[in-house]
Amino acid sequence: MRDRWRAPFHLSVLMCAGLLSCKSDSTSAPSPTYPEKDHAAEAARLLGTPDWYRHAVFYEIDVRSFSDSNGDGIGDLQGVRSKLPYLKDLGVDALWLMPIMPSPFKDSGYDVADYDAIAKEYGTLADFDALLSDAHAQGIRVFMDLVLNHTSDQHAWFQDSKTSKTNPHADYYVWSDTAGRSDVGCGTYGPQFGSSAWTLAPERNQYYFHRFYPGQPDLNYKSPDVVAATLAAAKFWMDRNVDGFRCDVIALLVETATGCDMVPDTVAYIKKLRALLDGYPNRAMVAESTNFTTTAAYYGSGSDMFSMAFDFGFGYLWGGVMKSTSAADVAKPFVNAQQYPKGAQEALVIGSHDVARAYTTANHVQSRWRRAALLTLTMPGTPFIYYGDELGLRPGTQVIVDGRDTARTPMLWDASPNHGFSTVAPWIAYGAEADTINVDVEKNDPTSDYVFYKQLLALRRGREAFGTGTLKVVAADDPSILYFERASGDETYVVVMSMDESDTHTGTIPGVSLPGDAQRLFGDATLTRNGVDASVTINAASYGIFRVR
Ligand SMILES: [Ca+2]
Ligand SMILES: [Ca+2]
Repeated sequence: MRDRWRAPFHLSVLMCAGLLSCKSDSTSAPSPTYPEKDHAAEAARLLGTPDWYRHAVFYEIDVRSFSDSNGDGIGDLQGVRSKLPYLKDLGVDALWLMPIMPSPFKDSGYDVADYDAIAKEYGTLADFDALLSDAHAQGIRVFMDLVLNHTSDQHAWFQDSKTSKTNPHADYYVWSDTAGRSDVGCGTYGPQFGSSAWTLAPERNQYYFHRFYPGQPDLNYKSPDVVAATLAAAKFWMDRNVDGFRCDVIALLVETATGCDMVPDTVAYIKKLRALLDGYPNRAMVAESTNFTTTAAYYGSGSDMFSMAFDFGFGYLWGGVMKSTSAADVAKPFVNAQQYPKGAQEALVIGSHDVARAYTTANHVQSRWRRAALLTLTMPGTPFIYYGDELGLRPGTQVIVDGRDTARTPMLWDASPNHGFSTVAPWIAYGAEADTINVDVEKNDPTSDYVFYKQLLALRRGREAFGTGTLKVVAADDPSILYFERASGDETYVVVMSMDESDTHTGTIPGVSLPGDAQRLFGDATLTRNGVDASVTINAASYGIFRVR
């Protein structure tokens, strides 16, 4: 399912992006060539303001699976550091590192045993400082994963808390004499975490509450000591100069009798965390949302809670949406987000450590994951690329903790026996097709996913319209044609996409009054002005990005 026939059109991007002159298409009216700004200078300008995160492309890294620097089969911080040139070259502006704090790794590090240190498998605080310093020197920012809802049962706080009802950390966790409490109106978060959210600690002869695995006791945010201690942990990393946090299941901090999702005490805590970040220049934070239909609750007034929240309405459900032929269904989550508080910035994904690889979600249909990726890179919102999705990384089959492990296999750098990831067997087996789906092969294949991503990142870079521009979605007379405009300052872009994977479509977009003729920058669709209307022709499952002003 590799779209080799499309290669010439992808290559035209680099030409039309200003590197070479852009010849008009022989099959349509002469194409204009709009004057290009200095995109490198524009990118530097846009990424240098407090709004930098609205223009950045993020990249999520499972440190354990990215690059192993010392030959123990486990990825580490020096490994990530060694790959900064790759990330810079790809066009990445910021990293989100999955948890790197000490942990028994019963849940990929989302079970923190010490908030103020680095897991020994990953390196030292000095290694972290070196990574951060090198990343900053290359203009790449770094977010850490902040896991505040729970700790590991190996954390010193829990080790103390479980011993008695009177120790200094006795109320750091949510305890009960029975396996339930009337003021805790929720159970485990999902079926993989078990049937009961309460586990007996024999030493204390009480049950503790855990929304996830039994090794992940929930912290008690009704305790002022817990609030102070976790804010101090955030400050520890802020003071080390990290650029912000991805906050794990932040909605679930406080439990009440009637609900456990973004209750008022949780909102109050998030505002404290934001106030802490606002004490440092140009920081930001992104929420892992637990709501698939709206993320409005995460933004508060637009400036007092999260800078960004993951939109899983598209991010987790796109496999079904992209399978339909309805452009309106595809546009819906992006259109809905326009109603959020001013300042709200959606974080857009097609993959993460919590879901299947994009390859799987798309039912192996390459044009489907590519179109989904293209939407995350052109719709309003900040794209977060999950490591390896720029290769179309295939899933693994080995499961160590749970099924999510199939999307946490090592990054594939080349076709050598350990794929440039390590010199020994990896901690978890490589994914499928590793000899052909890897960086080395795809860099040299103009039809590869890697080249697709790299060209789109180059196209987006330094074009303000894709970061903070307005969105206008217009219904075509053909329901399978998606049409939207992004506009900012003196530039307007049009993105068109076909949701039909079988046939070529030609449709009319009524009343759009395009300000100028279309210069195609990407894809193979055509866009023509017809008075106040426009007409679009798109091959099956294809797309086009145009400049019209
Ligand atoms: Ca290692
Ligand atoms: Ca909780």
